[in-house]
Amino acid sequence: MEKTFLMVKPDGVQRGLIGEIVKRFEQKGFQLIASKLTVISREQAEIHYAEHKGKDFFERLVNFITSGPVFAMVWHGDQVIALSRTMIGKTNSLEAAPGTIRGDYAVHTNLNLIHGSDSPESAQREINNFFQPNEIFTYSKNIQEWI
Ligand code: RTP
Ligand code: MG
Repeated sequence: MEKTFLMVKPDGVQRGLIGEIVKRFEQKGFQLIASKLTVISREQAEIHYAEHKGKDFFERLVNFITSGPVFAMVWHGDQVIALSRTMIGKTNSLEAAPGTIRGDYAVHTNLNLIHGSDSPESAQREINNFFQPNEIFTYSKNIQEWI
């Protein structure tokens, strides 16, 4: 089992797509174990996108991700890191396939709605950048008890 960090970016929050995005990961069978609506500080954004520091789009990226509330989440499940990247779709909006989140809802590469960790190392670093250990909950589901 793995954990990954997913985040609805400011454009996704503004467009009212939090529910649609959460729904897709729940229906896939993954488990939401932490979430919060938050505005990212510049320092936090620079840590989050440290791998892109120095690239020509870095400044624009940090300005965008700090421009309004984001919906940060931790999801748990088998192969959740790679599978959530597949569900999100390609970075380039022209390559994001229909059926993926970006393919279905994003027009521009810069406004691509959602972030997902790209490796186990990134996932751990990104989870630590957004959540305290006591904000993350592991729990077992027994649907029969609740219906
Ligand atoms: P993210 O980290 O935001 O989930 O996106 P990603 O893994 O699909 O893409 P990544 O390569 O990590 O790039 C981070 C964000 O930077 C913007 N970007 N612009 N050539 C460009 O103009 C360019 N390349 C990347 C995108 O908004 C991408 O989501
Ligand atoms: Mg990335």
